[in-house]
Amino acid sequence: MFKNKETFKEAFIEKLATVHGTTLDLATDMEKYTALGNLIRDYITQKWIETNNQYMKNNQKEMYYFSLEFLLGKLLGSNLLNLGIADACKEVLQELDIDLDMIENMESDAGLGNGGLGRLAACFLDSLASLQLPGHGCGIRYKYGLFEQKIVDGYQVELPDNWLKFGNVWEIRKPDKAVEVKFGGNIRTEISDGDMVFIHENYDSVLAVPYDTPIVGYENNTVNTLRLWSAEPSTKDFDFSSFSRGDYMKAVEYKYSVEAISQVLYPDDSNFENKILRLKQQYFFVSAGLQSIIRRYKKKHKNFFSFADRIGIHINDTHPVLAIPELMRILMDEEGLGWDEAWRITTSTISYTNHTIMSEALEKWPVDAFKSLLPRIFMIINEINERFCKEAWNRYAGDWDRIHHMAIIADGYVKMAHLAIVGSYSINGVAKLHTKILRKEVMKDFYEFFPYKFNNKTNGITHRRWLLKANPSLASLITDTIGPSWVQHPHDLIKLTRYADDASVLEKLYKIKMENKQLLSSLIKNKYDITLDTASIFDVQVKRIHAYKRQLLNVFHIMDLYNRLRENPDLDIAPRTFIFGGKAAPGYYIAKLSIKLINTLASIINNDKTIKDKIKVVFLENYNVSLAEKIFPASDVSEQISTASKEASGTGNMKFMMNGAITIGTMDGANIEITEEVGNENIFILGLTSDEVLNFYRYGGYNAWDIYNSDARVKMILNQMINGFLPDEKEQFRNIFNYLLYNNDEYFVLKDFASYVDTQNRLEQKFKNKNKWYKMSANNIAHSGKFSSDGTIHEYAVGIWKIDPTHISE
Ligand code: 26V
Repeated sequence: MFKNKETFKEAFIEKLATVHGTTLDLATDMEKYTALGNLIRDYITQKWIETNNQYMKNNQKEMYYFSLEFLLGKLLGSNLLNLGIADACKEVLQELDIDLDMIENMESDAGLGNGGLGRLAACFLDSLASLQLPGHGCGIRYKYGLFEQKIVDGYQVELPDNWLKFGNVWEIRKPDKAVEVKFGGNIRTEISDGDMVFIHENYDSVLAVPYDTPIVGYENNTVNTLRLWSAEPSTKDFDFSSFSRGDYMKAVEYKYSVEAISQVLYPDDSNFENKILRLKQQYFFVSAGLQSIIRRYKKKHKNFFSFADRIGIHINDTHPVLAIPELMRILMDEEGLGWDEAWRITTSTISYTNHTIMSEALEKWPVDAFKSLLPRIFMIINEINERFCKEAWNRYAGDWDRIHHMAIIADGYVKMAHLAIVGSYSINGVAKLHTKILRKEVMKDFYEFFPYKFNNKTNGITHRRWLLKANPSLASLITDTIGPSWVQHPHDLIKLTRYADDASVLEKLYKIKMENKQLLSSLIKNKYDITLDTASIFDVQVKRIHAYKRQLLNVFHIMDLYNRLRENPDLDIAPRTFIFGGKAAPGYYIAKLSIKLINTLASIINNDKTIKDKIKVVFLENYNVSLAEKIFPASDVSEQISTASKEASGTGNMKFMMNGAITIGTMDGANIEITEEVGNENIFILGLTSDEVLNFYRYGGYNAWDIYNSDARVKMILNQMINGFLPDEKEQFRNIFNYLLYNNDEYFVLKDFASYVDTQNRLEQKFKNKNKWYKMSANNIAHSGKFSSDGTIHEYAVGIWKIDPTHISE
């Protein structure tokens, strides 16, 4: 197909005809996109089949990454890049007068994730395939991804994300591989041949239909699989023709209740809510995924002795933790193994990553609802719990409190994190500090009990999407400067440190940053009609809107700067552009109010002629993967200012750094490791440490009012929330005043304010010296190799999964 330009053109034109019944001159951009997508998918398919055949033949261990979220973004660009045909394709299309970038834009983002956790899963898939590792994804094919955010009158409004509206060229539906998933009903026990057997009766049956998406490795022939499950009415229970006219409405109702399971991604990643549909989603994809894995395993193996040597299942947070009891169920009830054997296999197959210490995000399901939705699974968890508590009793006889704390079922709830810890062989945190807090605080008792299970795997990001693809001019400069080895070996980026004093390299770095800032400014001008000064500091905070991430701290710095400028319009400051982006959970009042506050400030500041355009504020609507790819390359400053201890890792911090932005941040999550890499002179650190924060939580001693009363700037800003300074008909901003002062500022926004402002001032002085600034920038890029997800995945592969690379021949 890609032998030469002419065959490619012919194939493309043929696709336009066969897929859309159209010609080059008549085709719409969307038709051109789907034709190209189809063509590329055909090309991938050869490698895909070959990869599957070789995995099957080789008999080596394969791993499956189970995740309720995969935040992939667009795939055309990254597939072309990984196939090594991006440039060729661009040229050919140019000859046909087609702009590849424009075609790429026609694709919808696959936004099947909330934020960091879902994007991490997507980066991991890219790295698995690029390292030639046999590792696949398993999740849900949501009909609607994370909501689309519109800003109306400054407020966030949520619209459904109908990403499949124009179809999806990358997926292949596999109806013949569908499996049945059972909900509800009751369990009858029987003795058969002297053994107790469990018979599930009166259940509701749901059909799980897989859709497979190829995951293309970087220039290596490996094509792994992301299998996403869709819920459909089971033909066994549902046969429209057999419904009499009177049952028609019931039939339709049933159909919708089944389809609801894979209808939509839950949009709140910060607060656990007892929504039974979410539990259904979890069991649905876990059961379907395990059934298909076992079916494949049985094609090659007669028994389960070597199951754990051939299959690894990794659970992304506790969302897929039902894999533990479900694997037990299949091994015992369907495959006839005894408890001990099934338990040995299960606990050597499953590994678990924790992604948050926020207690409100911990999943716990009420026993009653759980039992009626998943009666057999509940029985198994109950047994796991009893056996575990017995073991704990043997060790801590008499210490009821401790055992009560550790129990999987307690106080009327099933505690999913406890199940994950007890039923897996590895538990990891996602950055050094996060793992330390898990060991010493959040999971202290469990760490004492199973110290050997705990380990750290610091997160990473794929440098292919976030540098090579998102920032092609920077990638070229790097290659021109240090050679191309960094693409395969991102640690080689370190060679750039040799050029951190090379004026000509720094000048080029500066030019590239200015070009990227110009591109983003044009986008902003077109969409919002706001004119930006590309010479100003692009100071950017993009991430989910959450109190612990402290967008409010950023806002208060802006207000303080604005207050200073109003007092003295001639104040000599480096001009700044403050850019925000991010979605708030639809029911999260303070987060949504923060968005309104940012937009209110933006309209005041951007229209205030007296400050002579020295500061601008922009809130970018609908932050998603594609927008992120435009923002990171254009950023000077990366805002990573979570309350220390709260951000498990952060991964946006790594994307900024890799694109030459300088971090201003707290000693939290992976910021600590970024500091270790770049050194204190290449990062701006502020605020309380995690120990200080944890001590305040433990012993008290912080009073938000003290700061309000002692820091005139803070008093002024908070008063501006209530004194009419901000247009606020409904007096909503008073709730921010109240939230901070009457709830004693749970995330220490006021406490860290002075330190933040000081640090911003230091940063500004550095920015004024272009040479020093771009030296820092070069050093950040040079040290970002450590945060490539290739390194992270290598560590998972060697340290947890024990999987080996397989070379796929052509
Ligand atoms: C939690 C919940 C809880 C209730 C219902 C829906 C839902 C959906 C997602 C989550 C996950 C919350 C945890 C999370 O996203 N953690 C983030 O993981 C990133 C990757 O490890 C890490 O970089 C971020 O610091 C961490 O906040």
